[in-house]
Amino acid sequence: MAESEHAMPGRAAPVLYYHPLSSYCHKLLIAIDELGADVTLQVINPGDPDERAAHVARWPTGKIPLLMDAGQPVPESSIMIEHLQRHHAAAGRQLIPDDAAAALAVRLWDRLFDLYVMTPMQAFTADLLRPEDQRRPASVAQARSALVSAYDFIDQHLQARAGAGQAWACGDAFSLADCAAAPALFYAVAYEPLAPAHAHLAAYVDRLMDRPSVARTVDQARPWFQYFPGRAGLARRFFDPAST
Ligand SMILES: N[C@@H](CCC(=O)N[C@@H](CS)C(=O)NCC(=O)O)C(=O)O
Repeated sequence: MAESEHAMPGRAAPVLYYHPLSSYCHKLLIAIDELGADVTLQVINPGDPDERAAHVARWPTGKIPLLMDAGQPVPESSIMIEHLQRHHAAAGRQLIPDDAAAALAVRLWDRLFDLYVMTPMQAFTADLLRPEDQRRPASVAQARSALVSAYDFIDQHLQARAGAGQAWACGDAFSLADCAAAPALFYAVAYEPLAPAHAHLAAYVDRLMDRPSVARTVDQARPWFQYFPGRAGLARRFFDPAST
């Protein structure tokens, strides 16, 4: 990364609007930690009508997380992370490599984790948030099948990576792709546990959970896990780190 792209002295810290339990917000919290970026964290409750209206005024999708930098919205988690790397990262920290081909691979795996793990995982949550008489078993079955297909192709990818001595999703280092993978898989396995055939994926999830930036993100969410609709599937150690 060119030196001129690093955090500029005197520039105000951007503000991240987030919720401690939200999976996409976890992606940002992990990235902020990894980049050593100076970001002001602002919790919002999108379930509160006034807070939601104020948030929609910031950016029309009303999604969290949302970064505001110098009063301007920087939406979409992957774009926020790239923006933070460009303008607010500590010297030498990066999650997207400089090399164009390596950067493309990282962006691809970021997309794959968002679209093929996070999206079906969110479908489970959405269904549990519906009144019981409005649940949609067909949507859940579709989400389950999508998750199992994703586990299969990710496991195969990781098997090939392990054979080449690589621990992370892409390239030689922890990247944007791993920031996307960690919360998506953390919550997905609560709904659809990994099968014995997914041994490489299981080992990768363990490595992700041991990563300090991820462990700190899980720590800050701990008081909120009781409100996660899929809490019955979360391992006990995430509620109580002393238990094994
Ligand atoms: N594509 C968005 C997805 C963000 C997203 O789905 N956020 C969820 C929380 S994890 C959200 O805002 N849900 C509330 C809503 O949709 O109103 C991104 O990458 O930032």
